[in-house]
Amino acid sequence: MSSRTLGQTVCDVALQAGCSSVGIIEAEIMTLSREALLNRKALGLAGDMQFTYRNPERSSDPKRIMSEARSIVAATFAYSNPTQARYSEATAPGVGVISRFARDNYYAQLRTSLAAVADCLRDRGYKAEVVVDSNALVDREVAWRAGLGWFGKNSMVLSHKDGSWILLGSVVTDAELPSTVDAPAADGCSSCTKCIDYCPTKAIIAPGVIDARRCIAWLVQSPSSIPIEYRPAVGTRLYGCDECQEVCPPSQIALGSSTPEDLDRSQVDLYWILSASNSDILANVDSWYIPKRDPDYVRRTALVNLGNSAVEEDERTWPTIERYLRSDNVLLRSHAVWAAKRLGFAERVAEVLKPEQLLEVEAEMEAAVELRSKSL
Ligand code: B12
Repeated sequence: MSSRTLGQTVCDVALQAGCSSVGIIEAEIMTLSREALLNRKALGLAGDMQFTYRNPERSSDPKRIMSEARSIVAATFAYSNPTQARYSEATAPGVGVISRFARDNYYAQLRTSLAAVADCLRDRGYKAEVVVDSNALVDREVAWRAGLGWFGKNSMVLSHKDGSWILLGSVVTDAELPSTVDAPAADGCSSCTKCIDYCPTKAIIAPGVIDARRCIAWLVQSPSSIPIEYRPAVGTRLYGCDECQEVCPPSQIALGSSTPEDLDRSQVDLYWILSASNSDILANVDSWYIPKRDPDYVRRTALVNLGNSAVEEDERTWPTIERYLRSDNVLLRSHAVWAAKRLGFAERVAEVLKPEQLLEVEAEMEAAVELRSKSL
């Protein structure tokens, strides 16, 4: 089989297996990302994130995945299901919202599609590695080079058909396949700056540049305290943040105008999260990134969500918060103090906590009281 025919065959396999678009590029160093990762790390914009920031030289070089790599088959997987609820719609107090990309295990679906491509190459005697959302390769530059989308100001890769509602992955192979790219995808942002203007924490500090220390998507999955100044903006977002995509005109068009129906996969009862066992939480959020797989980080975010959305009259609210005020885990205790104060339980907090515990969480209490007088 000629390399042209093989290239066409793997593209056909990817599309038949469920990918929404596919392209082939040479396995070169991803110079744009290497430079951006090094610069942003030096400027502190990565915060304490690891991922591709841990070793930018490695994550930008496909030959570190396979020394004989010659080509990369890049693909997108669309998840713009219009029947899902709009991101920011929590339908009731005490409900946490899940970002669109996490409402199903779309990453697993993409991996399965790309495994078919890898099998096709291996059957013909080539080496092939599936790479999806790992620390080994910067997926966006691969997709952009393959002409599958343009770089938006929100730093997402967007396609003209599916907006930014696409996950990205690739197959690195030693097969020499002809490039499918004639020209990069045309820019679709033009002069629009909605993502920059509407980011709740102003985390997009320049077109295409995210300050992860402020990005809600990172804050809700970080292995630390959620900074007090951003807790109101976190709102009811339990996992991920879609705001810079929901306000993006090409991404809105991709969603269409159907009435949202599918609330089950987009929302979680916060009282359930805050009363469930470790194993029940982990079983329900199997595909989420959770530091050290420790469900206390999910509970921490849920306490902030509760503080932002619960009503003090709900008879479940105070007992839930009280339980966490008595927690041995200072991270949970301090987030519970913040939620309690925000919901008007200031006096009860002082009754539950010992004086030394009150001192420990003084800053949280002051900040929450200040916020309550400003915004409730
Ligand atoms: C670390 C990471 C994060 C971090 C940091 C994100 C970031 N922007 O750096 C956090 C946790 C915050 C995050 C959040 C999200 N992530 Co994420 N994340 C990653 C990961 C693991 C590495 C990304 C990376 O290396 N970033 C480093 C910087 C250097 O890359 P960059 O931001 O793309 O920078 C480029 C642009 O700045 C561009 N550029 C340079 N100059 C200029 C100038 C202009 C004018 C423009 C427009 C662009 C531009 O070139 C740079 C280099 O490529 C990838 C998976 C992977 N292995 O690649 C997924 C990935 C990027 N994430 C993804 C998703 C889905 C998300 C979320 C939407 C999830 C959610 N709903 O909460 C949010 C989106 C937030 C956002 N606007 O970026 C998808 C993105 C798909 C897409 N269509 O782009 C990826 C590719 C995973 C995947 N395999 O599908 N993520």
